[in-house]
Amino acid sequence: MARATAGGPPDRGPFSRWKSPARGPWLTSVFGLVLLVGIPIEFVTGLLSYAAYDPRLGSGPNPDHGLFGLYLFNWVTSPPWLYRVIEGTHVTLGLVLVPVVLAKLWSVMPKLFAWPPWRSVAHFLERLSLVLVVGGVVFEMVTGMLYIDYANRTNFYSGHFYGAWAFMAGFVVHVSVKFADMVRALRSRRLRTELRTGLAGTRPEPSDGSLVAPAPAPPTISRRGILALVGGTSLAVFVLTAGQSIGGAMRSLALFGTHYRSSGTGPNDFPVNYTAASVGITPAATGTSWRLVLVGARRVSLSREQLLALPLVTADLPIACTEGWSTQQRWTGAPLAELARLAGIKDVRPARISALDSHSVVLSGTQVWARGSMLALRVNGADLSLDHGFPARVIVPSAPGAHNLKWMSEIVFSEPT
Ligand SMILES: Nc1nc2c(c(=O)[nH]1)N[C@H]1C(S)=C(S)[C@@H](COP(=O)(O)O)O[C@H]1N2
Ligand SMILES: [Mo]
Repeated sequence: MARATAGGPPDRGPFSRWKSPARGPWLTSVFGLVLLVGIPIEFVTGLLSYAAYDPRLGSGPNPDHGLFGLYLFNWVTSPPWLYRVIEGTHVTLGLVLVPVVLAKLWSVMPKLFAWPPWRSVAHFLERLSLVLVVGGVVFEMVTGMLYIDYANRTNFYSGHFYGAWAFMAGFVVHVSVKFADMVRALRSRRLRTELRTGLAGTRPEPSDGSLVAPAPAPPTISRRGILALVGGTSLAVFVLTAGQSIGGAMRSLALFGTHYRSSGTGPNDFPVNYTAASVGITPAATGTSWRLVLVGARRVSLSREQLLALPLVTADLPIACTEGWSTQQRWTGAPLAELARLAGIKDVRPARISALDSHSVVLSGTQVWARGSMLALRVNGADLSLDHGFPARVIVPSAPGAHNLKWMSEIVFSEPT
């Protein structure tokens, strides 16, 4: 039973505390439109990034996918910058959207707590999709941000993947239900007028029985102020992160990724994620006794001098980590296809590559034979430094950084059948 307080507004229950006069369908729809564009980009780049690990090769972080793996395909090796752009976009845009998501949630707060929770079957389904949308977006933001700093080596990858599918299910229902409302609300006010309206002119939108406060308080911020706050925060996030993927002068502004900032001198002065010391690689293990072992139709063991005597190639290729950062350098080394031939392999086959720190991944046949795929021995005209993978490091065009193994020890080409 609603009570009327003498001389004051009617008491609308515990949720009458949402009093901002700026809250309303128009503001919610502005944030909604940004997310309607941004979230599908996140979904597509995320799925592509996942495909890049090529789970069918039976290695890497991907579990068995069941139905969710249907779309997975053999990852491409060209153009060489493709993975870098996909992952840089996914991580940067994901972070830039966080303030927009928070603002959108703030703007619909009264609805999230609306009581009774359902009035009809349709209303109940709509609210059920909200659980997926709100729970899903929060889950994706949290697992995404934890994964960016996966130096802590916890695997949030599967959760982020399956969470994305659950979130998108809710997202599709939510967009279908709300799209017409969004368009109507966006048409109800002009952006240009709002951007000219200061605090004094800020009035509530006409009551819509849900978002607009029944008893609005005097404004403490204009709609223009809220848009500037959210847009400014997103811009700040962009400036503080994009440099880790774009590089150049912007890299020094990328405060969110200090652990891979730099790493060496001269030609070797570019970012390092894992230093030799951090994974227990000593100069002794990589000294003159080091050999690269190739296993194929025959077994071959090569010293660094013997590798340097092979016909070498030089290519500008990026290292692009799943964390979002990337860097392009000029690598020189022995083509992986040439090493396959040395091991007596004549056709396109996958290979398992292993490193001294016992890291190991599988490359597809396409990746082994791709133009530019190499066992790099030099970078920017100098020998690789220990931190960059001396004596030899694998570089594969358009592959995730995790495939670019450093301190290589062995390549096993699958046996001829
Ligand atoms: N041997 C070895 N190689 C490795 C790794 C590793 O831990 N050990 N990390 C990989 C990952 S996840 C990335 S993103 C790149 C990063 O290269 P960097 O450490 O030189 O920056 O190296 C890859 N190569
Ligand atoms: Mo990585």
